[in-house]
Amino acid sequence: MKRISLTQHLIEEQRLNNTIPASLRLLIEVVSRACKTISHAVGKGALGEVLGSAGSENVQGEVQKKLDIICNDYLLQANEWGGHLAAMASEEMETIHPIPNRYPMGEYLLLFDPLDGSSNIDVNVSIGTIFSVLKAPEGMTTPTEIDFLQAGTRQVAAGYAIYGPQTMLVLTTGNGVQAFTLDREMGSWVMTTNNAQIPEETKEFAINASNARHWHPPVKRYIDELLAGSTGPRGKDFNMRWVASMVADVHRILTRGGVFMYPADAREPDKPGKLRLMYEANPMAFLVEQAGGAATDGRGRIMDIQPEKLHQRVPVFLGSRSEVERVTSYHRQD
Ligand code: AHM
Ligand code: MG
Repeated sequence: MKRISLTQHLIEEQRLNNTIPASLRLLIEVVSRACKTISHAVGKGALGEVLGSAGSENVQGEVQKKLDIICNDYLLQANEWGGHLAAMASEEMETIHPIPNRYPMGEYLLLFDPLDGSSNIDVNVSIGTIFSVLKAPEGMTTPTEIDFLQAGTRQVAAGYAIYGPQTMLVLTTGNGVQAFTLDREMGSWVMTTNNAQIPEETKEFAINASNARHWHPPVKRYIDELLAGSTGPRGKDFNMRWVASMVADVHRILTRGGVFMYPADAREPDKPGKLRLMYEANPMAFLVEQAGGAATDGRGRIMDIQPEKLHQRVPVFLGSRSEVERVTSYHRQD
C-alpha cells in the first residue's frame, strides 16, 4: 500500500486546490497531534487513573468526567502558542478562550467537543473528539463570542478523531472526506480512505428508542414505519444501532450508510434536542454532506442555521440522503 500521511495529503491538497494555506495546515496538524495524545490517555484507562467523574459540572449542567477536562486542557495547550488561532470554544467551557496576549493572534477560530460520548468513557466503548474551524471575521481585534456565531456553511475545516479498536481521524476541508488511521508504532496518521461516500439508500437507523414516548408525531410516524419492516409501508426490514457516542454512530454511517437521529422531543420544550449546533452538529453535517449525505434539523439544512448562542442545541437528522429527506418531509407535512 502506498502510504500517504496526513501532512502529505494537506500539502498536496493545497497545491491542487489552494484550500489549505500553511496556517490552516498547522491548525489541522496541531489538532490531530493533540488527538494522538488524547488517544494515548484514553487507551491507558484505569492504569492512567483517568476514569471516573471529575466532580464538576459543565455549562450545560452535565457532570464532567476526568477525561472531559483532561482532553479539553490538551486541546487548549496544544493550540495556544502556534499563532494560527484567535480564540477557541469548547463544550466544556462556558465562554470562549482567547489566545493569551503573549502569543501571536492568528486568523482562525476553533470549536471542539474534546471528548464526545462521555457516558461511554468508563465502559470502554468508542468515544471521540469533534472539531470545527471558522475564519475570524475581517477586522476583528479582540475576539468575542459573537465572532463565533457563524453558520455551518462558513466552516473551512471539520472533523473528528475516533478512539475505538483503531484510532482514526476523519477530515474535510470542503473537498470530500478523507480518513486516516493512526499507525500506533510510527505515531503517524496514514490515509486509509480517500473520498468517503455514504450510500444513498440504507436499511439501518440510529435513535435512542427509550425516548419514544416523548417523540413528536413526525418522528414517531417515521420510526413506526421503519419498525413495521417488510410488512409495513416501506416494504423492507430495517436494522437498528445506537452506540450513544455520536462520533461512533456517524463513523458507522460514513462507512456503510444509515440514518442518525437525535430529535427534539416533549421532555423539555425549551431544549431543541440534546446535541450542540456549533461543535457537534455543524462539523458532522459538513462531513456528511461532503460524503454525499444530508443533515437537517427536521426542517432545513443544519449548516444554514444562523447560530444565536455558542452552546445552542439543535435537533439532528443526518446520514443517507433518501432517509434524511423522508423524515424531513414528514416534519414539513406536520
Ligand atoms: P456528550 O457530548 O456529553 O458526550 O453528549 C453527546 C452524546 C452523543 O455523542 C450521543 O449521540 C448522545 O449524547 C447520546 O445521548 P443519550 O445518552 O441520550 O442516548
Ligand atoms: Mg458531545
